[in-house]
Amino acid sequence: MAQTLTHKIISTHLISGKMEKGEEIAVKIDRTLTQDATGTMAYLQFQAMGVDKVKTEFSISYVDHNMLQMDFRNADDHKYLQSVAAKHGIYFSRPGNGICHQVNVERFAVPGETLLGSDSHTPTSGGLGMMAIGAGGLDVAVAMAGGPFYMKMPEVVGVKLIGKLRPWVAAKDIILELLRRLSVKGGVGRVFEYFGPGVKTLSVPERATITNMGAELGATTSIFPSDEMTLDFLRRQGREQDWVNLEADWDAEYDMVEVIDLNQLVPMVAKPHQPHNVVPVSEIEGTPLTQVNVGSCTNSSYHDLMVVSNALRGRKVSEKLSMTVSPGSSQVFRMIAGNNALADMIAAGVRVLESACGPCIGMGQAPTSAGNTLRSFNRNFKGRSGTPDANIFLASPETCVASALNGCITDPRKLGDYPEIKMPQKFLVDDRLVIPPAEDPQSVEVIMGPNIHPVEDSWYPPLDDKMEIPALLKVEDNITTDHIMPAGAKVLPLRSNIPAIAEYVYYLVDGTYAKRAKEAGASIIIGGENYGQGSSREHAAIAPRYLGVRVVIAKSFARIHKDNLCNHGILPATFVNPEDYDKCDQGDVFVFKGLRKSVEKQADFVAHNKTKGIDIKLHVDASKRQAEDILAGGLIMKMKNANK
Ligand code: MIC
Ligand code: SF4
Repeated sequence: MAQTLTHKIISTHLISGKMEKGEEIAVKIDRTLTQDATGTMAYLQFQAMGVDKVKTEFSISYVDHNMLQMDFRNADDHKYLQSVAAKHGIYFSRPGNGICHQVNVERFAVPGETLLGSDSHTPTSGGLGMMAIGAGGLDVAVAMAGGPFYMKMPEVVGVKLIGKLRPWVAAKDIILELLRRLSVKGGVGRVFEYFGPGVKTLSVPERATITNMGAELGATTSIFPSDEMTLDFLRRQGREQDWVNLEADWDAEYDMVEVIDLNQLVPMVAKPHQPHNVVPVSEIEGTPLTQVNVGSCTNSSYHDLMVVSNALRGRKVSEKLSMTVSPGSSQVFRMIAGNNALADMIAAGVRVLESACGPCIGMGQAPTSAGNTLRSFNRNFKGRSGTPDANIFLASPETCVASALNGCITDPRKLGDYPEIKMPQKFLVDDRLVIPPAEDPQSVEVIMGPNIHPVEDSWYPPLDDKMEIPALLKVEDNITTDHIMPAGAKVLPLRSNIPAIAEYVYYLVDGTYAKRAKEAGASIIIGGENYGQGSSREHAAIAPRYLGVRVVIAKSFARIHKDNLCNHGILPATFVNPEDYDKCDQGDVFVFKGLRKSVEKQADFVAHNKTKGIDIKLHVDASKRQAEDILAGGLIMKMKNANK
C-alpha cells in the first residue's frame, strides 16, 4: 500500500501497537536531545533509573537556555549536565556552541531516524526528513534507558506546496499562513508532512523554520522529505554519508490536505498574544516598535543573518528601538564573523548577543513597559518576554530588519532588491565544542550544586479513591505552559529545584495560587480547550503535583502537557459535556468516589460539584498505560513498584 513519509518512518520503528489513527503505539527512539532548562530534571530521573550507559544510538545534552549566570545556580547546572553526560555515554554541547535545534540540524539530524527531545521545538530536525518529536524530560529519560516512546498514532496532514516564494517573502510566512488557517490547536494529534513541487525550492534551513514552528500548531511533529536539497545541505556540512533518499509514495493518501501557493504569499506577522493571530504585515504597517530581536531556533541560520546584515550594511537601526541579533550556532557566528557581516551589524547599532535562546525565553532583553517588540521567534505569549504588559509580534528576519531600520512594522518588500546570498560550498565545521562521553566513566564524579534537588517519592502518593477537593483555579482556552510555569531570568534558574520553582506556579495569572494550593493540600485546576499548549517543560506538571494538584479538568489537552501530567500522576479529565465548563467556578468543591476503578477502566465517571449541587460527567483522557501511571502516583512510582 502507498505510504506517507510518516508511515514509512513509524513502521520501521514500531515496537508495539497498531498504526491506526488514535491507537497508542510504541516507537523505538534512535537519538535523544535535551537542553539545560529541561535537562537537569531529565538526567536526575535517568540517574534514578540506575542505567549506566544510554541505550540510544546517540544522545546529546545542549546548554542554551539558562545562560545568564546571575549567581551560582545556572553555572552549577551546567557543571552537573557536563559531568552526568560524561558518565553515562552522552555527548555534551558546551554553552556557546549554540541553540540545540539549530546545532542539531547542522550537525546531528539524520533523515529516516527518530529523535526524541525534551523541548517542544525538537521537530526542527524534521526539516531534514527526521521523525523528531518533543516530549517531557521523563519520557526522554525513559528513551535514553532504552524504553520506547508512546504516542497516539497521528493523523497525517499533507501540506502541498506549489510555486515559489517571491522576494522578501520567507519560509516563516509559510508557517504563519498555516497558523492563520489552523490555529494553535489545529495540529493536535497530527503530523504535518510537506510535499509537492514547491518543496524543492526550499533549502534545509528554510524547511527547518517551518518544522520548528509546526510546534505552535500543537502538532506531534512536522516533516519534509529527504531529497537533493537535503543532500546538498549535508554535503556542505561534510555529512553526505548521513543522507538517504526518503519521501512519501507518489500516491500516498493523507487524512487531510492543505494547499499553499507560495507565489501568493505575502509577508505576515503574528500579533500578540498567540502565534495564530496572523495578518499580512501591510495590515498593521506603521505600528511603532521599541525593540526588534532576530535569532532563536526558528530563524538564526547563516542565510537568515546574512539577509539581515545585508539590509543593515551602511545604514543605522532606528533610534526609536533597540535591536539584538543572536546567531543560532557557533558555526553561524564564526561564519558571519569571518566575512564581516557581523561587523556590518555592529556598525548599524545591533546589540549582538551570544549564541543562545536569550530574549526568546525572557533571559535578558526584556522590552520597555507596554512596548511593542518584533521578533523572528516562534512564541508571543503574554509575559514571555519578561515584561508583563509588553506586546510581542512575530515575523520573518526580513520583516524584522525592515522594521528595525524604520522604527515601526514595515513590509520588507520596501527594501528594494532582495540580496543574493552566496551560500558557502562548505560550512565551517568544527565540532570541538561538543565533548564526547568519558572513556573511563567509572572515574567521573557527577557534580551536584546545592540548588539541584532530585524529585522525592513523597510528592507522588498513589491516586486516592475518594476525594473532596476544591478547584483553586479556573482558566480559559489555550492556556500555555508559560502561564502555568513561567520561564524568564528570575524563574529559570530554579528548574533543578521543584520546591523553589513551585512558588511561581501560575504567578503571573494569580499571585496567590501557590500559597492557596499548599494550604489546601490537594486540589483541582479547571481549564478550557488545548490546556497546556506550548513548551514541553514537565515542571508545569511536577510543580503543580508538588503543590497537591490531583486532577486537571479541561475541555481538551495539548499532547505533551497531557503526557507530562500522566507521567507525574495527575489525572487529566475532560468534560463529557463541554458546556459544564461554564457551570463550574473557581472555589467549587468536587467530590470524587470510586475514582480508582474509573481510572483503571478508563471509564467515564461522575464528579459531584458539591458547591453547585450538580453532577459533572468526566472522561479519563489517558491510555491504559497512562492510567496505570496515574494510579501508581506517576511513572516513576510505577517503575519503582515493579522493581520491588
Ligand atoms: C520554550 O521555547 O518554551 C522552551 C523554553 O524551549 C521550552 C522548554 C522549556 O521550557 O525548557 C520548550 O519549548 O519545550
Ligand atoms: Fe530556545 Fe526559544 Fe527555541 Fe525554546 S523556542 S528552544 S527558548 S530559542
